[in-house]
Amino acid sequence: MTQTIGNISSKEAIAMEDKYGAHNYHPLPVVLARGEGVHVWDTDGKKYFDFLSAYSAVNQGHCHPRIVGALKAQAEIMTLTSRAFYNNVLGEFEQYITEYFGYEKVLPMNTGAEAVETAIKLCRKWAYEVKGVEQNEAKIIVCDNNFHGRTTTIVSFSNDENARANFGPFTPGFVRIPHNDLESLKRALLNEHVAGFMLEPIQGEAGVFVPDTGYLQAAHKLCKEAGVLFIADEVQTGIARTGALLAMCGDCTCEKHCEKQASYRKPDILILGKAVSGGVYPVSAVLADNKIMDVIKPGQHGSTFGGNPIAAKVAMAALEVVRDEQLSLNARRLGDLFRKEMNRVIEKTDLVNSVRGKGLLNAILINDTEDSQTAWNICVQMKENGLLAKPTHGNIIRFAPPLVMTEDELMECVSIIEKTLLEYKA
Ligand code: IF1
Repeated sequence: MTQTIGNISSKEAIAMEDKYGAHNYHPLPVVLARGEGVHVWDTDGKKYFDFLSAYSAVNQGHCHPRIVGALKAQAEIMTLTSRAFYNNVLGEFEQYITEYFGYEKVLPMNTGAEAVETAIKLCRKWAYEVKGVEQNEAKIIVCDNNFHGRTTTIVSFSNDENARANFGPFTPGFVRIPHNDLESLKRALLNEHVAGFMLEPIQGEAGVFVPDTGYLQAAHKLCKEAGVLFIADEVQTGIARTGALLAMCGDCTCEKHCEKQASYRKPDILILGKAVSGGVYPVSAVLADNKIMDVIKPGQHGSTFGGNPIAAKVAMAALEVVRDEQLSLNARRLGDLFRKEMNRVIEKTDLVNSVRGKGLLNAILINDTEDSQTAWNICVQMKENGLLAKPTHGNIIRFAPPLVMTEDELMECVSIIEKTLLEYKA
């Protein structure tokens, strides 16, 4: 009999969430109680490999001691001052993260969506006050099948009906084009009111769509030539997830930003979230140079918790772990191995059409219709076999383990996935 963890059974936990919680998620039927590194345990003490990493927020592994240590230490000193006053930690964090990613300034927020909203406001304000776009006419180009968060403005430019239906009226000022399509970007940039182009370098929620080699660099060049801000939402793809510090870094595996990478094109506005705190505390950040960031004056933007002392200390520790444990290099190496192994497995079954991804952000395409339950059922079976993952849309299963995984652990996970796929019965 495995000993339970915590004081309620999984059945009780699920019943309570069902009765007292909004039904805004449909979780896999597992109740987690503990996390450490690449593993999580449910309330019955069963151990799993976490292959979702809290949607790439736990890149450094669950409860990383250095990051939790930073949280605990600061929590006993001072948790929150608000920005009504200075504090002795924020400036240190601002210097650390701007040097880490090669920018002159940072605007600290809490969630990814808040950072995306901040980037939208910054881009619009820059358009009116620096570029000279006609008042209230600024347009921001976004991509089909984007996911940038769930605020009303953000879902205004989503084409996912489930994410936007009945949340209107919607915010105007966005133009949607296909991802990975330079011709459509060229056409959209002809509009004199365009202020920015915002995209996920690799589309995560849409199903891990990696653009053609050279697309990001070419899109960046087109924006530069058109005097339009290139805005990279690296909330999910950043912090070493794709085998480089940023997906925008291409094939470089430096653990800190560097200009030496020939393919790197510095975004005008960089949006970070999730693993910038290692999943220990909500931290997000918007980075830009002075010519953009200085359009924001006192009282024009902010947040109660944005840049609080705990967030600052936790984020510095989380970024140090990325560098010290060479997580970009590990994600690159293990990602290549994972896709090689998945392609080997795909040869053995008709259940899977393909595997795609970069670094340790990958997905398999299940050979069934979008509205089938197959991907979900496979995930439930993988759970029984000791590995947690979840479908994104319909027939796509995303695989995104913590970047601290060892090769042996990865191969053990490949065995679980292979066993599940080869034994799967509809
Ligand atoms: C959910 C996945 C979805 C993001 C990018 C901003 C945000 C996200 C590229 C907003 C958040 C989360 C949200 C969560 C599921 C997860 C997700 F792709 F990561 F799996 F939905 F697309 N930009 N992604 O991916 O950050 O406000 O959540 O901190 O809402 O279901 P947030």
